[in-house]
Amino acid sequence: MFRSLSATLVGCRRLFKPRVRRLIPPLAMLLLATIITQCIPTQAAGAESGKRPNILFILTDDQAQETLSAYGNTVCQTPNLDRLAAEGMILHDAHHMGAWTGAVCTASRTMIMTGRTVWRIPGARGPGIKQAKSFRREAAQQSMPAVFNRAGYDTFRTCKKGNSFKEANNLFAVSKVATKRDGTAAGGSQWHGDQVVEYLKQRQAAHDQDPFLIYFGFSHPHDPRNATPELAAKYGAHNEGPSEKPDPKAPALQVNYLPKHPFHHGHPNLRDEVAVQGVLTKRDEATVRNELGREYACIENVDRQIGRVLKQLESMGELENTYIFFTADHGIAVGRHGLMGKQNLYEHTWRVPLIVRGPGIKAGSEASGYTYLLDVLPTLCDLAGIEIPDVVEGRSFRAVLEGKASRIRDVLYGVYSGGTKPGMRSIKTNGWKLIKYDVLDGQVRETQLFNLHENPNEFLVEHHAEGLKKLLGIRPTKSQIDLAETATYAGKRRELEALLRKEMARLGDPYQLAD
Ligand SMILES: [Ca+2]
Ligand SMILES: [Ca+2]
Repeated sequence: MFRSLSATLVGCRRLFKPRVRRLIPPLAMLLLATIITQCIPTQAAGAESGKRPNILFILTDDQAQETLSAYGNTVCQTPNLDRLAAEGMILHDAHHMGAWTGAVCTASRTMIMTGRTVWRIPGARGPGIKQAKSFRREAAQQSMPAVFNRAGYDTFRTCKKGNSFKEANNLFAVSKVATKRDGTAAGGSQWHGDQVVEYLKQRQAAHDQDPFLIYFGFSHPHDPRNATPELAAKYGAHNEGPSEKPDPKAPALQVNYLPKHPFHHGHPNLRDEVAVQGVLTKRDEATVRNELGREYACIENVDRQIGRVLKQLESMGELENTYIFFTADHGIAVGRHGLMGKQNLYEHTWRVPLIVRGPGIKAGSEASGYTYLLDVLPTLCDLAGIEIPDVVEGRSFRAVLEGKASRIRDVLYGVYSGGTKPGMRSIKTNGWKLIKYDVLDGQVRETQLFNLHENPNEFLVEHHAEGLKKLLGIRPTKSQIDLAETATYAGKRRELEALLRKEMARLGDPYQLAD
């Protein structure tokens, strides 16, 4: 014990310059040094010894899991994201929590920045929700850039403009923000890539040794999905709109495509469902396949930019000490279930891609996760050895990343309440999922129940129509259907409805569903 105490004392003395050492008696020095070392954040387990890990947080705008080969896509080519997945972990049940506005991005991105739940973030609105004037400013002080700035990280952000939490965005030390959705180098995703590569090169030139947090946001594949001419040609896509017949090179329709959603989604004149450039209200095969081609072309361009940044990190010797998160602010339909937008709670839209590579994460690993995007901030804090702010409601999923757990919670809740109220709600637990719709002043009150193990694409009875089965090349089994009205599953439906009511109350959802 004496030996270790004296070793600590010698270590402590080294913390101070010799002139200062002489002025402080040994025991006081020990006390002082203990206080100081307690204040220095601890190292993440996997990080290179003596160096705090860097963070590269990559966020695309409107992207479903289904678009990536990591999640089974065989058409869209993303070699750099494939590499991240092969060298890191794929999370299958990663979700955004939802939105109280048609601009789903705004709610989602505010949750990413704050780690708070959907009805408790700045801007949340609904009956009885009151936020003090100072709330936005105070919340920003506990947001991602504020927390990492205080911990001594250099913070940088590039992203599209708007639709997020402005007061938090403003706190990044360096910011390069513009919306870039053209099919050109300067007007598209390459611009965002350039900003990050340039920032890293400047750090390299300045021999900057501080750890960094880079928030690498893209404006694509959000519409308008203007692809570069080269990539548009590759995916049989036409930026000016679809030809009458499908381009043979365009991607095939998704397996859960429908020409029309079976009932109204509850948000009349919703931009995403009526005004997407090149689509409008059309849902025919040529239109949807053209839009998919444009989407894939935009995603491959995003992937190239990620590749440039990985190469730069590698050349600086920083790649192995960097946690890289790849995700999107939410998924999107692009023709699945007859929908085009992000204002629904089917799996393609409620889930987000989430791939993480970094120290201590096993290459080629996969997990369910049961995460929300609002868990990212506490996870980043956990990995960087930074104290998680008390106001954060999300949970760290570090244990999942390190292979010690497959999930961090048992139940997931989702909401879309940006159109008529109360809107849609979803609940998921143990492979079962319920979606409830209560919209258009009670004109639409629907319930859907899915066994996701058996019916992962959420096929509806409409997918069983002969003509559609032929068009899509699918053969759904009898049980691959919405089970809400099936007598055998009445108990399961009641169980999930009760669970949903419980989560709505717990999360401060200001609405109640009619039944
Ligand atoms: Ca978005
Ligand atoms: Ca610095």
